[in-house]
Amino acid sequence: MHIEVVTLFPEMIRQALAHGVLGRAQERGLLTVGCEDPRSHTSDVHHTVDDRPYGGGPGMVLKPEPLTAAIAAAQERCPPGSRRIYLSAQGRPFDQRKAQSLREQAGLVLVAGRYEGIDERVIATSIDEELSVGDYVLSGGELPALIVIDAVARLLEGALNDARSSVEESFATGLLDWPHYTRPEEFQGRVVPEVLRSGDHAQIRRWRLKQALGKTWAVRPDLLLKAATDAIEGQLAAAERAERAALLNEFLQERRGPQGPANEDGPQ
Ligand code: 9D3
Repeated sequence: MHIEVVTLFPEMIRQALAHGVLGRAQERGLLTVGCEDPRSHTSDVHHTVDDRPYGGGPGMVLKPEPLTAAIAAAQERCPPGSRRIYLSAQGRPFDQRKAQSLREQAGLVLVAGRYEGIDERVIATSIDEELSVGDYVLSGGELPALIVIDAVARLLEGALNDARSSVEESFATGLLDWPHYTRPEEFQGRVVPEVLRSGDHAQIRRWRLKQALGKTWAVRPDLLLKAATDAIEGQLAAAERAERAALLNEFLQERRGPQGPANEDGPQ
């Protein structure tokens, strides 16, 4: 896969890509990343990339000419048909499902904005899709671009050292993770749960799924609803669905107590 990032801060992208899974994916030739700086597509002495917004107001807007030229140059280095994605707080949410679909692409052009944003006509003429990484205000699209690259790159075949597939084969898909422990058996007076040292793999599996359900119930009930919907819609294997339904039931019974609803620390 080849990814081009259009950015005023190419060093920010290059620095981050040198480490961990992303660095290794590039060493292994699974991923190549290039950067294109709109500033190198200016002809005035000051290399101007921004200007004041029509209609007034605070902040500056990225000028269309250098930006479209940079997007075109980036596109030239990508396989034909590569989607041009603008990272923007106004975009559709980027999530794991989106990462899975982007993994199929041979190339991507990621456009990182700065200042108040980019000229709307660039979105109309040179952008295929707008993505946001979450509901909070950042200062530009570089970190979001890196988030997209990281989430997609780890899904590329051979990017992870682990033999297990990155397509989340975990039986707790769609839930938060269960707690993890490593040696020593006792640390600052806290011991590793007995079940994990029992060697009983069926019990371990049960315990982990229950922990995942409990954590998800407590901090992300929205995911629990989504996971339940996926189960009903048949996106899980039948055996997995049955196992999860049984444990979820058991879990809810314990939460509610013998007669009834309303536990303080769960969602309503
Ligand atoms: C007047 C309101 N503006 C600033 C307070 C809106 C605004 C402009 C530019 C908000 C954010 C940004 C820069 N953000 C991004 O480029 C961005 C982003 C984000 O802020 N949140 C979540 N995802 C993304 S993707 C790109």
